[in-house]
Amino acid sequence: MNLKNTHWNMESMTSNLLHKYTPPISDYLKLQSSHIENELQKLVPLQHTSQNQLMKAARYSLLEGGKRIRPILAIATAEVFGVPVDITLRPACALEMIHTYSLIHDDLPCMDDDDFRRGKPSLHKEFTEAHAVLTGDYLLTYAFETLSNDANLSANHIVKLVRVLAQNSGANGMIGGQMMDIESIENAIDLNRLQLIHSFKTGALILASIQFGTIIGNANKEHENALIEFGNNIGLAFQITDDILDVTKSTRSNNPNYSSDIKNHKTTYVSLLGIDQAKNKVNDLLTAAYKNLSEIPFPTIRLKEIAELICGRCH
Ligand code: GRG
Repeated sequence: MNLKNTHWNMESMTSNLLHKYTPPISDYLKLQSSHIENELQKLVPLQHTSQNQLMKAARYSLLEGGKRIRPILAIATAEVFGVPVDITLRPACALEMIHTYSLIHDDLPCMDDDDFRRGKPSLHKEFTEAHAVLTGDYLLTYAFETLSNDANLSANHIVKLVRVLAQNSGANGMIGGQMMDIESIENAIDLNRLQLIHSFKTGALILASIQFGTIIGNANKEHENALIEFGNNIGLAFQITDDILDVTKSTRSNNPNYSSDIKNHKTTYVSLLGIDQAKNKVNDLLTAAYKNLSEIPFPTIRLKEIAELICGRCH
C-alpha cells in the first residue's frame, strides 16, 4: 500500500472499529518487535560487497536487543490515524538506528564508559573503540538514507520526517542534552535544569517517535498538539523511571556500585526528590498523558498501554 495517493485512513479506521477484540499489549509488542527486527535484518544485511565488518558490528548492536520503544511508538501513533504498520516500518527503523547509535557512543570510555549493553558486552568491548565510533556514525548516517529512500512516502512526508529527526537528535535535542549532561557532572543543578537536560537528552527522541506517527498519519494541528504534549509527558516519565530503576536495581542487587548514576556522580530525580516523590511525579505525568490522549477522537488504547509500560517499569 502506498501513502501517496490512497484513501486508506477512513477504511482502515472503520475496519478497526468493526473488530472489537483487542489482543493483549504483550502480543502487540511482540508482533511489532518482530516486524521491526525483520526490517532491520533486511536494511543491514550481513553480506555486503565491501563492508562485512561494519555490517557485523552494526548488526551486533542493532539486532535482537532493546525494547524497541521508539519505533513501536511511531507505529502505534500512526495507527491512531489508520496507517498500517508496513507504511511506518522504515521510518520506525530509522528511529531505532539513531537510538542505537546514541547508546553505542554513550557507552564509550570517553562518555559513560559502560562495558555492558542490552545484556552483552558493549560494542567497543566486543570489537574496538574505533569500530564503535564508526558503527555509531554509520547508523546515524544510514537512518537519514533510509528515510530518504522510502518509496512508500511522499517527498513532503520525507522532508518533514528528516527535519523532525534531525532537530530532535541535534543541538536542541539528544546531542545538546548529552552535552549539558556532561557539563553538569560534579556540578550542582536544580530541578528545572535537570528537566531541561532530560527533555533534550532522552525526551526529544521519544517525542520525535510520536511526531513520526502524526506526520505519517496526516494528523490535524489539534491532534498533533495533543500528541506532542503526550510525547513530552511520557518522555519525562521515561527518564524519571530510568533514574528510579538505576537506584532500585542497585539496591535489589545489594551493590550500590551497580548504580551508574552514583558511579558517574550524576544529579537525578531520585537524588533531588527522593524515590517516593520521584514515583509520584511519574504518576502525575501519566495522568497528564491520559488527558492528552482523551483529546483524540480515535482509538488510542495502544498509546495508553505503552505509556503505562514505560511508567510501570519502576513498580
Ligand atoms: C552519545 C550522541 C550521544 C547521545 C547519548 C540518549 C543518550 C544520549 C544516551 C543514552 C544514555 C542512557 C542510558 C540514558 C538513559 C535513558 C535511556 C535512553 C535508556 C535506554 O533506552 P531504552 O530503555 O533502551 O529504550 P533499549 O535497550 O530498550 O533500546
